[in-house]
Amino acid sequence: MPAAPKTPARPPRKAASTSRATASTTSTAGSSAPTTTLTLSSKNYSSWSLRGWLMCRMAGLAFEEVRLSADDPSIRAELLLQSSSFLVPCLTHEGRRIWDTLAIGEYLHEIVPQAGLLPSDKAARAHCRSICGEMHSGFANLRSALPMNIKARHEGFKVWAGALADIERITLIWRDCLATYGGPYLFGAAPCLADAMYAPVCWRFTTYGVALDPVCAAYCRAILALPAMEEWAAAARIEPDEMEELDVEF
Ligand SMILES: N[C@@H](CCC(=O)N[C@@H](CS)C(=O)NCC(=O)O)C(=O)O
Repeated sequence: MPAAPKTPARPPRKAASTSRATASTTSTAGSSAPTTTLTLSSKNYSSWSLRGWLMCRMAGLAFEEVRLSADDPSIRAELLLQSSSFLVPCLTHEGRRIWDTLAIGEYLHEIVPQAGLLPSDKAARAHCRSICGEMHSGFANLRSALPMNIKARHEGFKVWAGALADIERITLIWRDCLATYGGPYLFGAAPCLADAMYAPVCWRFTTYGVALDPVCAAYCRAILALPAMEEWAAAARIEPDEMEELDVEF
């Protein structure tokens, strides 16, 4: 498997920090209501953080971001407090902690059913859950060969055969959904959990210059043009390069 080409020289590693970002849409500070938080890590590299964050945005949830720098062992104790799995994203809502991206998506659908995170039609909902599950548990070759790196551009990147098979399967899933439900999103007129699950793939295809058929290229453009995606990407672009070795997914 070819290693991803290195991005240009980065500034020296900064001290790891845990910071509360200011992206909450409403603040509960000063009230007795429990604060809703989403623990996440790098906006440039962390594809799972992006998925969880997008889901919260799609649900219209007011939340504060808790940003953890995942490459420093000294913050792992705090990460364990935030997430029993040590992994991000982790949502804390009304005193409950929900970790693992699919669990977060299902929880959000329960508390905000009107947001349409899952399709209203039972067959479409089952289809949506199936392709979300496929993303959640699969495509290991794509994930290791084409890690999410929003800032980087690797034109002419040679994709190895194992990852090509993943790309073929993902684009088949997309074409099937877009033909069945009419687009522009996977299950029709509004983005849902499935779009959040596949959103980091749109960045991967962009970063590594993966050639796409017109239908999948238009889908990628639609996802990258979502205001929430643009907001995330803008934050990723100004993120300090703390993780020198991380041209692999973490
Ligand atoms: N299956 C998990 C995967 C989460 C995951 O792998 N998160 C990575 C960041 S993208 C992580 O927390 N890594 C922290 C670490 O390795 O210390 C989910 O769906 O949330």
